[in-house]
Amino acid sequence: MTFSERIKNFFSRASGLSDEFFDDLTDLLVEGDFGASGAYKTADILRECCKKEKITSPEAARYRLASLLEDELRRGSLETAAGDIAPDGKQTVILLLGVNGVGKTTSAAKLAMLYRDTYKRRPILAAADTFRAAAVDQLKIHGERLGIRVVAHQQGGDPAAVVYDAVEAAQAGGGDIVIADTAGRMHTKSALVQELRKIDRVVESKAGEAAYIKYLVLDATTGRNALAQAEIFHEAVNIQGVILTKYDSTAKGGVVFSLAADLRLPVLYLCTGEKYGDIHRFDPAIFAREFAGDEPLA
Ligand SMILES: Nc1nc2c(ncn2[C@@H]2O[C@H](COP(=O)(O)OP(=O)(O)OP(=O)(O)O)[C@@H](O)[C@H]2O)c(=O)[nH]1
Ligand SMILES: [Mg+2]
Repeated sequence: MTFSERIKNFFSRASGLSDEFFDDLTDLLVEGDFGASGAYKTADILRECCKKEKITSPEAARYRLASLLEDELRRGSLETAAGDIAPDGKQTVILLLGVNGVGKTTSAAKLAMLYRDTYKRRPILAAADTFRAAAVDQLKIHGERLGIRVVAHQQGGDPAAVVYDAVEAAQAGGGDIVIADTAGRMHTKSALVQELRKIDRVVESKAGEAAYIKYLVLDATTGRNALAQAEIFHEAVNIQGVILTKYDSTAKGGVVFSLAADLRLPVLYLCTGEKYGDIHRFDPAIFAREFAGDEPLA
């Protein structure tokens, strides 16, 4: 059973909006990766809304929950709406960051295809994971399959220099959007912060007039751990948005609301599989409704 189905069952089995009902809802939201304080707060706000708006049926409360959650997501995204790609064809540099294995390289390829085919942009991929042995080849293979240029250096080289070259290639007329894959790093804090800040400084100065955006890639199956990762990366280099991957697996999704509520970080893309086309623009209304138990709309 998916988490969304569990929420739906919970509401449809409830006989009324008692104190016990809201306690049980809190427990369920904790299981859904909301975190204890987020779950408590959400259930409490819902209780207040139901009282004020004279909502008495569990089914009506479920719809109210969906709209509360949607509002929360919208608040998160409004403040950082500037983090989205410039729609007017302005030169853009995107850095994909994240811990090991979350799906950075795959997401770089998916984004490149999406920007080219749907947004009619001209992407260049930058192989700035110079750390792992096979990383450059992995990105080159994606580039070949998609027919998208990949700028790469030798393994062991300086990642910032790779992005520098890719931006140079774009500025020389080779493209209008650079998507840089970076090495997976464990979030053992100080080393990460040092290294990230260095890449960030170099890319920021090279980007010049171009829009410069950092997306954090998070694996939805890691639950609350994803929030801890986001805190550290955001503190280190100020992220504009999140790409949430592996949402096709057993993901519960509550962490999306915590990202919005606690860090004001919007999820901008949801990835739901290993194929290039398995990336979707995040829609707060659809996500909130599905989370609260509505049938997928797609
Ligand atoms: N099911 C599923 N698998 C995914 C998704 N995104 C990525 N993967 C898989 O996750 C694995 C890791 O993906 P990568 O793109 O190599 O991850 P990475 O973050 O670049 O990994 P490192 O470079 O080693 O840090 C691969 O097997 C991908 O196919 C997704 O949305 N759904
Ligand atoms: Mg990688």
